[in-house]
Amino acid sequence: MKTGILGGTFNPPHAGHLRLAKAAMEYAGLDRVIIIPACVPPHKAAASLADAGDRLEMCRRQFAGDEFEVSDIEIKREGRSYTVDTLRELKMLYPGDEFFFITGSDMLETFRRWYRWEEILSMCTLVSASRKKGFEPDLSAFTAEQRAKIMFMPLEPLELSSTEVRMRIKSNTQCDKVLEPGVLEYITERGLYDDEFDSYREILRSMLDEKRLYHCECVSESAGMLAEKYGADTGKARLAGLLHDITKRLHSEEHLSLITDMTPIEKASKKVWHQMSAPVFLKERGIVTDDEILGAIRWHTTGREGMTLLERVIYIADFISADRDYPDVETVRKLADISLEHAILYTVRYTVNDLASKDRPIHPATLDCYNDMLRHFGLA
Ligand code: DGI
Ligand code: FE
Ligand code: FE
Repeated sequence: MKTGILGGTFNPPHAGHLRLAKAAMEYAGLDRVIIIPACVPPHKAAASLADAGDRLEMCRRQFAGDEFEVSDIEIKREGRSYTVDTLRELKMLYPGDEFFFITGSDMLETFRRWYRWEEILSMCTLVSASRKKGFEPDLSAFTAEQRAKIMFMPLEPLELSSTEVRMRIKSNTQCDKVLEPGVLEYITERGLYDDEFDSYREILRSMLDEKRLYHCECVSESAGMLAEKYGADTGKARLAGLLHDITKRLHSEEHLSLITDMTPIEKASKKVWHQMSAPVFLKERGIVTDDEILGAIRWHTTGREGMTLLERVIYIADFISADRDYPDVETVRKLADISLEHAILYTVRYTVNDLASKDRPIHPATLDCYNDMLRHFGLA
């Protein structure tokens, strides 16, 4: 029997895993594939990690065909498993089998750092997905005998990760192309990945540095507080606050590829680009679909005329968050305690003055916001 082995965290298992397993079966002529969810020790587990039992069940549902078997050997063993131990155990269980260890395309770069990698190669053949047909990574560090046990199967990489699937689940974006129906059903029934905002944080971590992440957490907090005080949706406020600066660290070209339309003033005001690129980024990736949240992010830098309650909340939350320490932050915090509009008028006046004093262009929306606040107070 030719037996493939596919290990992973499977949090959750998805179409990319299934595709990899099927491709390996065909390419290496396997009779079956054993799916082995990894045990993740508690200290290494992200908050968004589903229980081992849930990951096992999701695997059974994602890999439902007779050609698949889901094994709990790593989960039963507890603690971090070494591939070499798993292979030894499988060899004992199925002494007559020939084993094929299936991996994604980037594994070979680190393979020689794996614990007892030479023993691994003596027990199985590696079936590695390679990006292009005929693509052969440098194997000069391996002996001829070892090289004979490394296979490359051509497989166009699928841009799909478990993180992205979790984000889709959270944001209620369609999942029928990335999950078997039974898996989605199970996730919904069990309320998996419902834990607040953790999957958003993972994406944020890949986009921002630590200081900006901290700022986003602080804005999320101050937005929640203002929302509660002024009767806005606290959940939306906290999420908009968390994500408002998500594109702040993109390069100019990346901003420009996201923004379709720009006025000459906008072109000249790089600091406002991130409020334009962020909603497009969030929407395109299926991270956020809620228009109120996207709108609040869209105007958080300039403000505008006729801002919604959520937009006002995010605009001010950004200025009074706990990490801010500009000279009159306390003044703005006190004003925000009186009314959002008091705080906005003060802030937008400051921004207009500051930009003008530096001969920097002022976005018309900023001026509209300023005039709107004057009108609000009967001053215009
Ligand atoms: O992203 P943050 O730093 O947290 O805060 P923000 O999104 O409010 O950005 C503030 C920066 O944007 C600050 O350097 C001033 C600048 N800015 C705000 N309104 C305008 C502006 N820059 C131009 N050119 N025009 C504006 O109307
Ligand atoms: Fe910002
Ligand atoms: Fe900000």
